[in-house]
Amino acid sequence: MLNIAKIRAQFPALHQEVHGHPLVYLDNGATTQKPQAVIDAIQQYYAEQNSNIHRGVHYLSQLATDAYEASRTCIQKHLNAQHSHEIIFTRGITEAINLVAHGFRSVLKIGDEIIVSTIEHHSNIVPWQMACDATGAKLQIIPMDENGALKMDAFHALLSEKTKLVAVNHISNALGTINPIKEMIDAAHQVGAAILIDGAQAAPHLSIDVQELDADFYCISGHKMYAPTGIGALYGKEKWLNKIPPYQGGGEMIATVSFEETTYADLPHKFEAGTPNIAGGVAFKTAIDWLNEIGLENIAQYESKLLQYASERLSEIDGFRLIGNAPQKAGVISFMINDLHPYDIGMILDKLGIAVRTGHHCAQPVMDAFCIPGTVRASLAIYNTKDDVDRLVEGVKKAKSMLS
Ligand code: 7TS
Repeated sequence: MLNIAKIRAQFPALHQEVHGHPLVYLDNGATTQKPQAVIDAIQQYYAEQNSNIHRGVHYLSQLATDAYEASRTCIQKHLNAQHSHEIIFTRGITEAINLVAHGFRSVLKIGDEIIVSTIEHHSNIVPWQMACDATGAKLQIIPMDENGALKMDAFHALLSEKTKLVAVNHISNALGTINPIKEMIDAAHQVGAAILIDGAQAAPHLSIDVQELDADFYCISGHKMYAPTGIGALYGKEKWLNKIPPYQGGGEMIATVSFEETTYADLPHKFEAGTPNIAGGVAFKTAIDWLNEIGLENIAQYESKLLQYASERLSEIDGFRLIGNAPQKAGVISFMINDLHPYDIGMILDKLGIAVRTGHHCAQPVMDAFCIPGTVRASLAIYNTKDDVDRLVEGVKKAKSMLS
């Protein structure tokens, strides 16, 4: 049994009042709060190790390089990648997807196809639209059913020898749908296509094994898994990372530079131009170690029970409409209350100290498919409790009576 009170105690940000009420933080899909260990890691890095990496002969530079590279190895092990040079540090998911989409411009030609789904975050749509615009490739869209699950028959029908890449999320941030990514990876490979998985919402809740999945690319964002903002990672199979060109040019990504010819560094440095977020990288390891100490199996089990409790309690409210009810769901509850505007509900919840997100959640095509302007979204993390859910339910009831 997890001791949630003990876990909560490690998060200073949770222990504050907002508008005169103890904070209830249910916006974890946007970003999680940080445990003291992660905050300490950042502080310690700047106090004791701060230096630039991969270039200095001096002591501090070596310390910083070792700490940063230890984080890469930690991520490699965490995702069970075969090689540490298959882990590229990025600013987050958005940069990871842009890196791959930019690289694929050298692979794509007119008539080729990229497949994404209706339930993607904009960061897994727009970079592919840009790649299609640049190359003449065509974007194909997997539709969803009325529960927010992908229509797998339609997906299989879209796949052909024209498909060069499939890009889908593991878990939808707007609906909580868990996609059958193993089936999708195998199907993409059968037609010779590569596949990228956006793991933004999965990595904080599930354990991931990229070799078992056989994913070509898998992206994670530190700030959604208790690490700082501005740091994330792209896993890419060595063969793909060798095939696609660098994303940004500059220092540290080169082997030699002259005005006649520049050659690029080996993996992973080929994709890591400039000075990175070193402190963020170091603290990313602290966050992953912290997660693994609790255990992702335990986290998934606890959050699944809390999701069930929250869904049941919210359904008691007259006019409650759950948006996204796929058979496989993670800790996201997106909802409407009658025709009340989600933003108005969110504003009242905020005045009661309850943090949720409202709107389209950077997934406008999902909202269009449901013909709604947006939802109120409560997204869970390991520190949330039944008490948080009860406060949310009371808050929504109050908002409803004030707005109706
Ligand atoms: N993909 C998914 C599935 C996401 O949920 C998000 C962020 C991103 C990509 C982008 O990640 P970033 O780290 O590069 O910003 N999702 C959300 C959200 O649901 N609310 O705020 C940000």
